Amino acid sequence: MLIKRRSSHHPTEQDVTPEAVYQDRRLILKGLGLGAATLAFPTQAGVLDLFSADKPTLGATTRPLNIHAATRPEGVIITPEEKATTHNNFYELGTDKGDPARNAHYLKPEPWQLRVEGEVAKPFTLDVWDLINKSTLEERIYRLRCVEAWSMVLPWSGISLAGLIRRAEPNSRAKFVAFETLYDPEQLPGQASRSLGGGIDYPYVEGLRIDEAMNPLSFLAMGLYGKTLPAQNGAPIRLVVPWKYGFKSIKSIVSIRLVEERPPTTWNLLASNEYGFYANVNPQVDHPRWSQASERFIGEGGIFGAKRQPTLMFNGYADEVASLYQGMDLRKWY
Ligand SMILES: Nc1nc2c(c(=O)[nH]1)N[C@H]1C(S)=C(S)[C@@H](COP(=O)(O)O)O[C@H]1N2
Ligand SMILES: [Mo]
Repeated sequence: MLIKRRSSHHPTEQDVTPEAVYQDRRLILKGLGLGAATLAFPTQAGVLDLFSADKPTLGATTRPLNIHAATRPEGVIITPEEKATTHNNFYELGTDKGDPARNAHYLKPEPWQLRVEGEVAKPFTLDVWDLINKSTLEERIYRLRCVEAWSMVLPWSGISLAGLIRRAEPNSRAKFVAFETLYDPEQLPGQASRSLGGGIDYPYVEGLRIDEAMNPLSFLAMGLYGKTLPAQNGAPIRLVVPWKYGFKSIKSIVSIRLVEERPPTTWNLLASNEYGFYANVNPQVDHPRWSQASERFIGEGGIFGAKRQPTLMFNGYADEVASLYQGMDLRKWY
């Protein structure tokens, strides 16, 4: 699959400093004389040996991926892996930022099946690990902007959402795409406990308009930092929609359904006055309880003392997506 690499896939000006904090794992592997093919089916012990210099990540069991690595522009700060895997929102694993990593062991992402269904000519079930093991995934470095006004820059690996949807051949009634997270309280204990799970009615559901889903930026991630996704980041497969607030990027999905009507979405159901269906990042439209004009970028320092930076319209992806919303009132449809 070929995607024209656009400069704004990459963070720019505001993220630039003299020092990159993320080492390209592929270069490390090359240095060790190991090709990607050797690493396609590593043993658990092999993974641990290979990365024994790494700081252990709480609750994470991951293994290297075969990826087509993105070019990393000089000096771009990518959020350190240790921060991206210990400061999470995944309410099914607890509502404190450290809970998902601590409770990650409950989720068993292997095996995993994802259904693509609904208003399509050819519904299918995808064996996610078969796809992971057989493909060279594409890496994309995207900004993530949480509605809570913190942000990260993350190296995802995966495939375009459009490519997967096309395989199912959507029919003319397919106007929206509905996504659903696994429902299994044994693996996602927050689903069985109002206090742990934040009072959400599970499963977590999300949705996009069909043209948003088919936009080349919309991505299905199966990896992070060149390795399979840790459970706390939505293993084994999650959505990434970088121009929208983070809650749209639904984790651990089991179903992608093409539908005719706009589907219900979790945070909109919980508080429709605070969270819209579109949820496009917009620094000019404040959340009812806080400003969205700026954000704390989580780099080396973590959230406290993190530098504040201005939030960009569509999170910096306006060139790619602004045309999707022509004629819409962006103040209303945040
Ligand atoms: N199923 C599910 N998906 C989810 C969430 C969640 O609680 N449950 N939280 C969302 C929010 S608010 C954000 S900011 C991102 C965080 O992704 P990360 O932890 O990988 O950075 O996941 C999103 N996807
Ligand atoms: Mo978020």
